Amino acid sequence: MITLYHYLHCPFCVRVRLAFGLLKIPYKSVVLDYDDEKTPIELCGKKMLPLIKNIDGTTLNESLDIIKLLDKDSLLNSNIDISDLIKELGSFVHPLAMPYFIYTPEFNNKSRKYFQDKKEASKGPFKDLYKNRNMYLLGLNKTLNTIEEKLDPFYESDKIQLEDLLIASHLWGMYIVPEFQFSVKMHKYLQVIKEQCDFEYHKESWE
Ligand SMILES: N[C@@H](CCC(=O)N[C@@H](CS)C(=O)NCC(=O)O)C(=O)O
Repeated sequence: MITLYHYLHCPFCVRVRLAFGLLKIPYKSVVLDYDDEKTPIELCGKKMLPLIKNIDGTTLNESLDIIKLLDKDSLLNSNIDISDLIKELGSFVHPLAMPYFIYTPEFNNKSRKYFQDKKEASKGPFKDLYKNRNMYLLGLNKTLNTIEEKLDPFYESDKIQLEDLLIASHLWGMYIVPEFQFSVKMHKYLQVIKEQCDFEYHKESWE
């Protein structure tokens, strides 16, 4: 069985978990502490997840490469490039959700400090992210409106595709932010993806 090393909060990891579920491929889930540098570096030379270890011991990271490997029959194939849209979503979702992520059971005191120090170095103090939350919420809602207009019922498609996994995984963390509410249409879209991908966000925290 393939082993997936991941962080629960990480959208790039969530997209791979969605793909495993949608393609009905069983896997062994290993959630690493965010401050564990040793395990990922030993496995693949850098501290970056998601990462898979195949049965033959070979490893692979980069979420899109992992999904490509899993999707042998190209069921998720599509020709649309939404990388800019995903970056835009990330620029709003990360500052809104990160101050909440660190208080979920995924983190302990040490990994919480490691995460916060690292993210604050690139994104600024969490205090400021929180203070500016209305600005991020405004931007996010605008982007969500443009996505919503393209749901048919999936993103520019009548069947679930890679784009839906990318969008849903980037949005999932917003369920944790109390200042935010998805529109009914967006919520239903995310819940359909959750069902089709047999996805439970925090399952590993409590098993
Ligand atoms: N391009 C990578 C991005 C993965 C990524 O950014 N992972 C983050 C977690 S969200 C990470 O492992 N960061 C480790 C760190 O910064 O310490 C992919 O798609 O797999």
